[in-house]
Amino acid sequence: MSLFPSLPLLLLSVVAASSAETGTCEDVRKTCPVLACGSPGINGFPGKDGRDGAKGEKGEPGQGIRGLQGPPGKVGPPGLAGSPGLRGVPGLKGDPGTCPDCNSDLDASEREALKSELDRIKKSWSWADFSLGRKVGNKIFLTNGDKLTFDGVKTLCAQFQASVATPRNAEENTAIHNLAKEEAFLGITNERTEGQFVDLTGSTLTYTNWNEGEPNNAGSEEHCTVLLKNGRWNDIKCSSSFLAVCEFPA
Ligand SMILES: [Ca+2]
Ligand SMILES: [Ca+2]
Repeated sequence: MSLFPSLPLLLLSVVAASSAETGTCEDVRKTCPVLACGSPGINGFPGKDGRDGAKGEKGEPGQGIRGLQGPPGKVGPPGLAGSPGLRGVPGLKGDPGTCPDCNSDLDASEREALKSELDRIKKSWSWADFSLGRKVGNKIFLTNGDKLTFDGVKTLCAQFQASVATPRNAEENTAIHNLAKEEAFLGITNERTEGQFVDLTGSTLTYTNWNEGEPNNAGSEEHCTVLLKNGRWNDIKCSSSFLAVCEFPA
């Protein structure tokens, strides 16, 4: 049996089917009044979300319970130093000091007696016969017979507005020698600069009378000066004790 006689029938069926798929229901009714229309399709899936709307107004504070306060934070770095404060008011005057090292044998009445004696000597022209004093030029040398350390002698003399005996020439040196009759401290030291003896004002000496071999700074601790019994000088320890001789302006 051949396929060819049935080909026109097959083409007709394809054309009819194509018309039924592309036409509207009305078209179908017009062309095919006996064909029933289908029911409406069901709704599709929801579309995608739209864009965010405008920001709303700030709402009222909530009514919840406030939380507990947290622990303190870490300590911060130290701040810069402040400016100096104002100067304080002056303190009260202190008590008189004591000097156990000096003037231990000289009480107030003795000091007064020595001062009176000095005043009398200053007014007297017969000073040369006074056993405790010698006047040379514009100076008077006095001793109270005490043997003290060098600091003790300085303090004793300062109490009478005097200074330690310091000979400026051979005449003054002889006067001190005749007065002392024993070893006595002179106002000459090299406490500040070793090898450089100066007077108590710090001035370089213009007159010296060192004993032979002196000053030798024995033991590297001889920084004061003593008048020897032969009238010459020796450097000696300041902590040793020798006769105190003071010099006063005449
Ligand atoms: Ca010395
Ligand atoms: Ca010496």
